[in-house]
Amino acid sequence: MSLPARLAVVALALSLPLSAGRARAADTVVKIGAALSLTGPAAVYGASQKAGVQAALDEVNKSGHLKGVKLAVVFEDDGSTKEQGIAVFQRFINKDKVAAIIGPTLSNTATAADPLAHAAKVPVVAVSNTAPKGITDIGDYIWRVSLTEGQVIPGALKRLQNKLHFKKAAVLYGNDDAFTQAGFAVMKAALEASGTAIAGTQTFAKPDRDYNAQLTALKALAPDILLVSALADNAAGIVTQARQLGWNVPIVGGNGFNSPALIKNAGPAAEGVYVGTAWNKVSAEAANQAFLKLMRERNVDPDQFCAQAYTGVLVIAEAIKQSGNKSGRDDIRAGFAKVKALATPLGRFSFLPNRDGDHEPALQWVKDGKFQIVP
Ligand code: 1QQ
Repeated sequence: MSLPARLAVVALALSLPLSAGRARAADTVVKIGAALSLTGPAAVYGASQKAGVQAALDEVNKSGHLKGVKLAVVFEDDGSTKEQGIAVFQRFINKDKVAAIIGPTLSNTATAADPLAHAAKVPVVAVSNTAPKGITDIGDYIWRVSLTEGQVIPGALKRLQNKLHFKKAAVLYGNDDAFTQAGFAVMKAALEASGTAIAGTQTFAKPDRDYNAQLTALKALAPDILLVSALADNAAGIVTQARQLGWNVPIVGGNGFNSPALIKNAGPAAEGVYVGTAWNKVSAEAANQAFLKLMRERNVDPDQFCAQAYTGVLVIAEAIKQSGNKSGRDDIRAGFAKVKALATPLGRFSFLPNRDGDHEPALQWVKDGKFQIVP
């Protein structure tokens, strides 16, 4: 197109809305940065989270719920590490100039990356960090949708104690990760509070693949139950090797167990494993049923991480709405405080005064090769 022709097109574009008498400013595009573990030991969670974020974003945009605002997402891989999480956050804050950040996947990464966002006054919504301490207490730009281990495990253990009547427990946990360490602290406190004796404790690290020494030592103590705080990769190996040792004690996992990757990788050894969950997949609530239908249409079999990531986007959209469709970083942060009983796949969602999430948890176990909610 020649220059005059191009100018004519521009002139037309500029004049048309006015002359037509229905001037409507172009939609403001609100950029959200999603820092997810697409590689590394937490990649099984990240893939699921990405599907949830994308689905929610498409739904919000399609609904026209936000007047004059369209959401856009920049996905980046946090690599399941602190270093890469920091690099991604720097890019989001300074280069992409996002209005809000979702992620990073692991608590371990969040403890290193979130302080950058807080210092730059960029709101963060954690959708899978469950370490009770060291996340939202970084500061008031850090909010979270994911229930902490402290909000899930004590209740799950109480229900299981009524069912299984255990008196003596053993605990195995990862000692090189903020989440697995925090999960252990929560398990220990919950066992002590319930009067359960802790017969023994063993540890491992993320690169470990052989847990036979730890499992053999714990088995010898003859506990009634084994609690495990581990990411999905380690979890599958631990469960498999425990059963290979002929140890058939009930196993209860922390949040790391909530991925179907556990079942895929442990196979029949995963049968009967219990885990407290933030997502009641059989909830009949309309928002959950709509989510399930939507994901079916997208050929995604959702897990808790997908539902939480989906909810993270809904919460950001609601915050924008609550700010009168204003979408600056501080508008979004101020809007979070006004999110009340929002209908989400996780249930009615609100934030607590400390910016952690608040909704009902559930208990699930592996039965017939899949997670099923314990009624
Ligand atoms: C955390 C977790 C992981 C198990 C899932 C991402 O809960 O790191 O806090």
